[in-house]
Amino acid sequence: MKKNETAVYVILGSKSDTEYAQAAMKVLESFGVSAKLWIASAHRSPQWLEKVLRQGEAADVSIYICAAGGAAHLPGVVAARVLKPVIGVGIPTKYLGGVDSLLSIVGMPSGVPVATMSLGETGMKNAAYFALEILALGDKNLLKRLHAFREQQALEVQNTNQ
Ligand code: RP5
Repeated sequence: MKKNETAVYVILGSKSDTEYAQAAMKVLESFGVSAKLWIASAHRSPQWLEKVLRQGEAADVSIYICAAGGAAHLPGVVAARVLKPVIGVGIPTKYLGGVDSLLSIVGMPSGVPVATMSLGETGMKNAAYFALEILALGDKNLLKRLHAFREQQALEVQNTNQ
């Protein structure tokens, strides 16, 4: 990865999803991976979403993390449009608890995959870790840091027994 290059775009379906986005942004930032946060709804602002994706192509963004709630078509629409890995995260919803978001994201037709994480904060964190693992395929330094993170995580679990 080149220094200062934006490797990841995090796209949210609404401003109301912002609280969850921070979970992913923090993880990426802690590994020194630069990410840009956008709000672009697949339903309410399709033309704006298209502009964001064109900017992503121009910037050669490697991975898209897309989060939306309810009829959460944003990750699928982005996956239909770009040939880069798209990671989808469902935002919890008021009436159906986010099962609606999850099912909207996971049910992609064959040939247009979205790597679907869990809901909310956990989903956003794992989206970021998954993005790091993909980036680490071509970045030995990042891979080392991920190893160190996993070791630290294992130690923390072990230490809760003492
Ligand atoms: C989705 O609808 C958004 O991703 C959000 O989770 C949900 C509600 O959006 P708002 O009505 O709060 O803008 O498109």
